[in-house]
Amino acid sequence: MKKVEVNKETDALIIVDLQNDFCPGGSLAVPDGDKVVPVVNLVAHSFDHVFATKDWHSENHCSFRENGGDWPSHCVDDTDGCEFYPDLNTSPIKEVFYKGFQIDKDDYSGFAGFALDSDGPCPWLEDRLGMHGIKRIFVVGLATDYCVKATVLDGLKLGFEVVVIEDGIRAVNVNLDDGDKAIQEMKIAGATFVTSSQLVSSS
Ligand code: VGL
Ligand code: ZN
Repeated sequence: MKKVEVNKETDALIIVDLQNDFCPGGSLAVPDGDKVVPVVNLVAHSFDHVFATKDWHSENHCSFRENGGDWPSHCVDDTDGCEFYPDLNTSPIKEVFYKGFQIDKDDYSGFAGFALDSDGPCPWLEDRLGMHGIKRIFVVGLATDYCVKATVLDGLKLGFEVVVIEDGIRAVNVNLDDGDKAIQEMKIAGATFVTSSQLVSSS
């Protein structure tokens, strides 16, 4: 099995939307969404740069069914559904990027994410990665067929090398093959897929 060495200086791990509402018991639960958590906790040790995104909507957000959208109400700001899944080890996370906070617009990509808590420069994810000299991003989280896919495709468009950790993602699968189709799409766009067991720490 080919090993993939993590470069602590120029690689970053992006944890996408590992929030209560996307895990079992949540309002938009991804089947087996919680199963990625031990994988994420493990691989995070190999990285110095760990960032997370959060889906973050107001209660009148356009993506909710009661407002004409496709989804049950989820990740409403400051509710328990927005919190990271409790088993996720949040201590390696340097910063959280919030997306979807505009009422009339849905944002699936982590690159739409803004560091709301930051009073420093470069509040957008792309800027922050640039500031740290990140060249390659490793992506884990939920959901394969929405926010993971959008983050991966945007990352490639922006010129990052993108690696998806296959056992660290799960799909909503509104249609049964949505997850598989999303994986094909990401591969065609240029993303590399690895399993967590292929990763080795550089030091
Ligand atoms: C997501 C549907 C709606 C996701 C977010 O994180 O994949 N999916 N909002
Ligand atoms: Zn959402």
